[in-house]
Amino acid sequence: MIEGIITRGVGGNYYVDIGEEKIECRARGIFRLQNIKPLVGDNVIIRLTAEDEHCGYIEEIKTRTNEIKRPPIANVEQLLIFFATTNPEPSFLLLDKLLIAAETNNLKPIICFNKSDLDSEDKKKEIREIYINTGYKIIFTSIKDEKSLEELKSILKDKLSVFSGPSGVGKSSIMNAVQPNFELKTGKISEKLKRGKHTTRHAEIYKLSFGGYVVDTPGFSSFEFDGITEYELGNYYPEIVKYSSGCRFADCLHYKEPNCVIKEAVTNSLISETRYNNYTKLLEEIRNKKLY
Ligand SMILES: Nc1nc2c(ncn2[C@@H]2O[C@H](COP(=O)(O)OP(=O)(O)OP(=O)(O)O)[C@@H](O)[C@H]2O)c(=O)[nH]1
Ligand SMILES: [Zn+2]
Repeated sequence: MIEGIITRGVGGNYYVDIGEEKIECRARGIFRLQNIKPLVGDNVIIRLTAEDEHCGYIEEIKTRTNEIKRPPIANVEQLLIFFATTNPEPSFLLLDKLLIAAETNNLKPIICFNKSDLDSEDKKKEIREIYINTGYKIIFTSIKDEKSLEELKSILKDKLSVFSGPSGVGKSSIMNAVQPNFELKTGKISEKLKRGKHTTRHAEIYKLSFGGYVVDTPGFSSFEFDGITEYELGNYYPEIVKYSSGCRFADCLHYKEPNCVIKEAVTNSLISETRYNNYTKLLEEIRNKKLY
């Protein structure tokens, strides 16, 4: 019995990292009969073939903690949400959407503001204050600040992480700074691949030399509210959950209701205005969608 993790799957061949080497495996027929498809990220038990000790069969797939769809990967633990402190200016609304995507996919979000060398301590303080009472982990990185890269490494170590965030914020630069020669496939490149006639896109995870894995394609660049109702939206804002018990109506949407403790918490700077305004924008988005 040998344990490993699937790092790549192409046309029914799976590459299983067992520590010292990668074993090329086929899945046992039983999986097809049960309609189970092994996924990159799966923790598996393999058996080596008698003829060739570099090839094997996947005998067992361990229970998945989660499964993300695009790219299709199992057991991702963290979503690193990248924005730049400036150039381009961060979209705090998109950031909130990515936080919600992390939550709905059962991933731990890490908010990462890159290009921190371009900004003052005051701006960083302002950004931190937006996330007051959320409990989210926020880090500031720069390819020019070795200490910040060490902090990022300690976050990535021994975990399976996926990156997200808009174009130009420095995702590839940062990955190359923590892991030289790492080539993060960017949006542009994968578009090109898609157009190629004979290239099928497949997901892959990369082993970090200091421990852990990273998904090779950024995920969650576009985001749809999958089935979140207006009454559920507040559950995705930890600071709203924290303060909402005092609202007059149990089903208060904290929108236009009178005597809402959430609006009071915003006035008292216990909840940031930016986050509250994003919340109401998303609430309106959900409402408008219902009209169709
Ligand atoms: N000043 C500064 N510039 C940075 C930093 N990180 C990246 N950049 C620059 O920002 C630009 C965009 O960086 P990329 O790494 O291509 O950004 P990306 O997020 O991978 O963008 P896509 O590939 O389009 O998804 C490049 O010109 C980088 O040199 C940083 O920490 N500080
Ligand atoms: Zn309320």
